[in-house]
Amino acid sequence: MAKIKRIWAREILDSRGIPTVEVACQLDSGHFGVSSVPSGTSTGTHEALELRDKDESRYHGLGVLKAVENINKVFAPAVIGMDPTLQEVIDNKLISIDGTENKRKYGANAILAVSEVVSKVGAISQGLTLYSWINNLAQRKQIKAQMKVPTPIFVMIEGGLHGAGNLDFQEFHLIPASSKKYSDALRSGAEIFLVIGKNLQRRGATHSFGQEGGYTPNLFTNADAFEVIVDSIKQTPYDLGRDVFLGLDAAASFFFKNGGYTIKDKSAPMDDNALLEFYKSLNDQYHLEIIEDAFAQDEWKSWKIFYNLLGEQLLIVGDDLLTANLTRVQKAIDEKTCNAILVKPNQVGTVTETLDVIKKAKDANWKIIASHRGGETNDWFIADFAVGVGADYVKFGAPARGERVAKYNRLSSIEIELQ
Ligand code: 2PG
Ligand code: MG
Repeated sequence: MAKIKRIWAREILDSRGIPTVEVACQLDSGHFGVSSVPSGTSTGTHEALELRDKDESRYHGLGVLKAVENINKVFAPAVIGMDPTLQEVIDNKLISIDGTENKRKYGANAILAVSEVVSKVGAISQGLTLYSWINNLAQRKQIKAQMKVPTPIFVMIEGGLHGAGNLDFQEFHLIPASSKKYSDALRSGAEIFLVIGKNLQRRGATHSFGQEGGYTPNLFTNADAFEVIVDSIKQTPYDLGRDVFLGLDAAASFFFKNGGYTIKDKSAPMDDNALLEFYKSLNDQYHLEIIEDAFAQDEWKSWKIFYNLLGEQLLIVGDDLLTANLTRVQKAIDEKTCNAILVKPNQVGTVTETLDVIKKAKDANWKIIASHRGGETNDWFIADFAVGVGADYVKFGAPARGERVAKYNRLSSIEIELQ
């Protein structure tokens, strides 16, 4: 078996122009791999810690030179000489070297970068594709993981912390029917995306692009964003409710303050009951397939009521609520607050722990959505990971912008390979 010969990290820029960590790994067999980690914009408070330099003289304090140094000086010496196919052993070593619950000592960005690059060279050293190797790792954990290309969730319109426009909700989704072939799903998303752009321009809804490639218009209400998408779908050969569906990531922690939820659709802040009624009416009108982060990240009681009311009808997705954290996922299973999870490996910090979370969620019959972050690189690790764990959906942003289409296009290649 090949052994890790060299690991070295550097600071690069992500899609927002903010530093992130890239790491390279070379084996004694000559095989070589590179990985870089994404970074959230609307991060949940319970995520593993992303280490930033806080040196205001560089990148407004957002540099990652400490995380880079932690890889070069601490993690690299610890894993050199190890067999890269021992993913779990290596991940456990990284976890124990850090020794803190949320990886605050050396940084989850440093740890995940190493964990991911190890999985990449682990695959290469065995002559496997990354998704097949991830599938192998998933099977070993007894995850019910049948390799398939997941259904894409496209982010068409953005607001909240992701957009320069005036919308409160973070993401308005278009979701092709799961029965569609991936290539057809991608095509429908891309075709409808362009029509939405033209319609926004025609309405004079000044727009630019959000962090994830979606449009960020100024509209009168959040509900208007759905209207624009629905109108646009009507101008294409696709039928809403048959070919494509709608979804929402409210990212409600963003507009939650002093117990109230403030959005431009209502003149006064809403309590959780009023917000629930609002979602109910949105769902009656648009038959949503998913609602993510409908309530703030620690409002468990509201989540529970919401699940009781709508859990049979749609996917209630926990992102900021769960932060892919095993303890919080267990609580959500026990208290019945969700039936789907957004999985972002950098919320946890290693490939192995991310697989553990997926195992727990799948055993509870939840749907799995593998997700990008607001700040991304062109690394397509998450696309292979999603296929390998048999995720039901992926959310990689709009069907536009380099760092987003790097992942959607990777799925196109995998679709052909799996035929
Ligand atoms: C989300 C994500 C990705 P961020 O809230 O679902 O779309 O955003 O990476 O900013 O947390
Ligand atoms: Mg979210």
